[in-house]
Amino acid sequence: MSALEAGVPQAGSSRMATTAVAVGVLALVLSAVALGLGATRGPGVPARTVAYTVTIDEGLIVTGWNTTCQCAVEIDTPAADEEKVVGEYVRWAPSVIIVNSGDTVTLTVKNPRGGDHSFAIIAPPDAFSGTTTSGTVQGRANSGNPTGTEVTIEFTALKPGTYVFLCTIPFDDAQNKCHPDHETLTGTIVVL
Ligand SMILES: [Cu+2]
Repeated sequence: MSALEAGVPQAGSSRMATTAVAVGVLALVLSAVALGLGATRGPGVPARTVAYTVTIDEGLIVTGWNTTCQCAVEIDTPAADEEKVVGEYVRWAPSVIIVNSGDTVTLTVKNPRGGDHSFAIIAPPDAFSGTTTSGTVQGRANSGNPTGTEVTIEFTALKPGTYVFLCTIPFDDAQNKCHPDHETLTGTIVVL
């Protein structure tokens, strides 16, 4: 452990370390601006209107399978005679959406799953204008539609940052609401 980590006061070297950190941060900020990652759009650069489809999808969990012991083993190892689907999980597809600050974004949120879900971006009120939450996107069971339903979410991204989007409906099997592995239904929207 260094003297700094141990919290030992070191007047001279601590000042130098602070200066070095400040120079480093300044360099990072200048690099980001040079790469076009700055918070504000350059003059004359038009804001885009972009559209994406976001589907509440199902991923499969695959494992290696040993036919002698009839048990799961690590995938792609000599003990794995074959591969087997042993589970599934609910997920957003895509789970990462990247837009620029100033972009107006239209998301078509599709829910072909059995249960109802919702879409909500978790963000402070000044990060987006418009609609960032769906309330509910009914699934097959409650809508009676074999392909489920979809809703449109429209917003303008105002503030660079990384935000989580997820389903906010609590799991309720009797009401066909959500899914027990709710925590895997988490995505990220990155505003550059
Ligand atoms: Cu849900």
